[in-house]
Amino acid sequence: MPDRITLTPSPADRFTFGLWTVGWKGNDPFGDPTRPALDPVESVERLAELGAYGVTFHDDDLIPFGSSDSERSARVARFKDALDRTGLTVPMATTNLFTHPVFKDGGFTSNDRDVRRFALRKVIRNIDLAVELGARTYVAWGGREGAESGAAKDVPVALDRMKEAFDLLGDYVVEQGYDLRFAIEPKPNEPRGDILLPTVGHALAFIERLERPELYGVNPEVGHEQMAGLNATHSIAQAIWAGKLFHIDLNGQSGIKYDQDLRFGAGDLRQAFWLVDLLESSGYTGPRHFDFKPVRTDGFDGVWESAKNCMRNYLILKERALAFRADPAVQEALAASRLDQLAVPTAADGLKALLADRTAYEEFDTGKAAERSMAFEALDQLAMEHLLGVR
Ligand SMILES: [Mn+2]
Repeated sequence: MPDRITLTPSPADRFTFGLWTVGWKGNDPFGDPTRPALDPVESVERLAELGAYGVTFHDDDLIPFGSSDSERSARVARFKDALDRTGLTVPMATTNLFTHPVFKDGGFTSNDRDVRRFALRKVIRNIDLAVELGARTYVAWGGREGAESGAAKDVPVALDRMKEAFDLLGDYVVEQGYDLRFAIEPKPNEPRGDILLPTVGHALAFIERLERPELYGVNPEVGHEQMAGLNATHSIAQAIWAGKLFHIDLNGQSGIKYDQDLRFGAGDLRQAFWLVDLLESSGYTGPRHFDFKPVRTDGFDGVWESAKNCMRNYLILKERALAFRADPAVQEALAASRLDQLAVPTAADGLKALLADRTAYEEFDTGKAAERSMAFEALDQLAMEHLLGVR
């Protein structure tokens, strides 16, 4: 492995982890927990030792649902103390609107109005804590916003309620003067049969219908786009293009199946390579946030091993992507595939000049143009060889 960059993570790499990731007890729809609960303070300490930059949390990860006010204060104080001792930050927080049975038909789009009002109050309460802890991004994953059957949800009306909820939350942060933006996390299904705002594209279109679109972006999760059969890197590229990549959830997934939440680098390795190449060349400065589940077959050895290796795999892929871009043979291959031409506007001379240009149409030799090879195979093999470490 070339030594241009170190594979030992440091806070400068901006790696962050959800408390629910390393803290996942291994319970799934078919099996009970295989590991005991993890104290959030221990998670903070261990992640700091491993070189992370920060941690993120759902309200209920830190303060069990239904805790009294005094219990809540005590838990927050212990957590803050751990952050102060370790130097870990909290760049993002989010709300659990899916575990408690009250949310069985959703939070913002439950058919029950009183549940929707409770959901909004629960979010607002945790926004106050998020801001107190220094978060600048608030993620909203509506895992229970959806349906299993056709008549159960009037989708346009549910989207009216979704818009109402996000607009009210926007009102709240503006009125409070908070420096906080929202990042909507799409997912196609699981736990609902079908979830509203299933992909990055749906979320980007929804955001433009909100009253303050500038306050909202997306938090794409690699595996969620892949569950929909999509190229996650392309989805994230479009979010960047739209100025809407406010946050990202990195993990691994092998094709269209249940949400695997593998450690980053596992699953579709080639998409992971292209994603790191994209993030590192795009100017994205936000956290590199891991949302994965350490496999339930392992004890805490596997928990910390997989957390460490999410970061290590990112750094390996970063090193590989930089080596790919720096290789003179790759630069030649990119030119042979005419990526430089793609960057040239098609008609900077204007519509009038385009219409007057006989070489653009009347005299254009389509047969000759069709014969030109795009030379993509040689380019892709170079990428493969950099990824595999043989160049
Ligand atoms: Mn997931």
